[in-house]
Amino acid sequence: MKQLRNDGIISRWVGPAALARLALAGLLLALGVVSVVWATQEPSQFDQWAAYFGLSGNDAREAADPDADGRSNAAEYSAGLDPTSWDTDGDLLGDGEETNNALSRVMLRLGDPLFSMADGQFVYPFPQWCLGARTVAGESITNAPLNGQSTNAWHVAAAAGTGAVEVAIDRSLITTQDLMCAVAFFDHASSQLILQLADANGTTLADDLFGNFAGGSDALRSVALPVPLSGYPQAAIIRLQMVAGEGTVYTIQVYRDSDADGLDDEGEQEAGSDPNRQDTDNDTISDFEEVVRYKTNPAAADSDGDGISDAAELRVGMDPRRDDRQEDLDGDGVNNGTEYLMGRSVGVAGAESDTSAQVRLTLFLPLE
Ligand SMILES: [Ca+2]
Ligand SMILES: [Ca+2]
Ligand SMILES: [Ca+2]
Ligand SMILES: [Ca+2]
Repeated sequence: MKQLRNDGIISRWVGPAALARLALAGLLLALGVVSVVWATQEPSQFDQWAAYFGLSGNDAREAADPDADGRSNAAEYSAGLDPTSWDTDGDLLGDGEETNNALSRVMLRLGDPLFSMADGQFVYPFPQWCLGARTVAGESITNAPLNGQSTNAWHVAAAAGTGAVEVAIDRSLITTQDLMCAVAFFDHASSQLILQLADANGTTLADDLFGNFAGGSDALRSVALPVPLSGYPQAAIIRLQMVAGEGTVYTIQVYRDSDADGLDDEGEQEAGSDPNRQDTDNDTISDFEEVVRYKTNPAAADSDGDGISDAAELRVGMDPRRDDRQEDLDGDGVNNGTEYLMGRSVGVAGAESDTSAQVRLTLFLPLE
């Protein structure tokens, strides 16, 4: 357990109402922000924890898995995860497949009524190095438009013009490392969003790191910005500042990603890839794409060891995760491996490349 810090942040952010609610919910094991404050509180109760996340009935049973991520509520409880999200930390790897690092990111799903306190705090499972998060001004809304649907967001009306979202970092744990800050927002014509750094007392140290990153495109946008914490030893707060206009922010993530490939350092460690190289095995498919999208080995150019590289298998429609050379994807009587070697189409029977390779095929495979 971390010790209570006396730098003013926690006592200012974690107000009495939120503390009472959290104590009632018994979230001490799950939420690092609370353990900072009350390290000696009684152990939490599972049913109170489930109620905090809005679970009831069968969904609230220990053996239930309401988010269908392969981890039971009991397992999510003991790991300090969100039992209503298949991906608590928002890194696109499910809680069920992240055996060691299911909480590698600060993930703010802004405006979610379950986790947005009246005083602006966003109370949610965070990595140990995050001390808390909150909004300043603005409002939580549950009807923000996103791709034709409604979703939760933090919103600042054009007439109000200013507001902020702040994430507090424990600099005793994040010392020389920079962090990525990813923001998903609606790019209103009038939005002006900047990123700042402040010290533990909220005093601004860097008032505009990247300039206004809203562009008025009138569409959903997301950006990932490298926050230069290493250059600001006193910085303890990353602040998204709404300078003017209307603002709608859906999510903010803060995470360690040394090579900025989208797979965070913890994810690279778990997958066995190099956190400082975007394409560890040099097969033209990035570590992020291999781990998150294709589920291939980011440290081996030929994940299934069948002699055909992952990139080539994906290009022709074969499965890079198992040896499928003897199978016949397009059902034309010639197996995948042979078609690949012949330069024929593996996935389309009678394709033009099949015809042009026909002579060679006849020569090589007279007995098939
Ligand atoms: Ca689950
Ligand atoms: Ca990375
Ligand atoms: Ca690769
Ligand atoms: Ca292969």
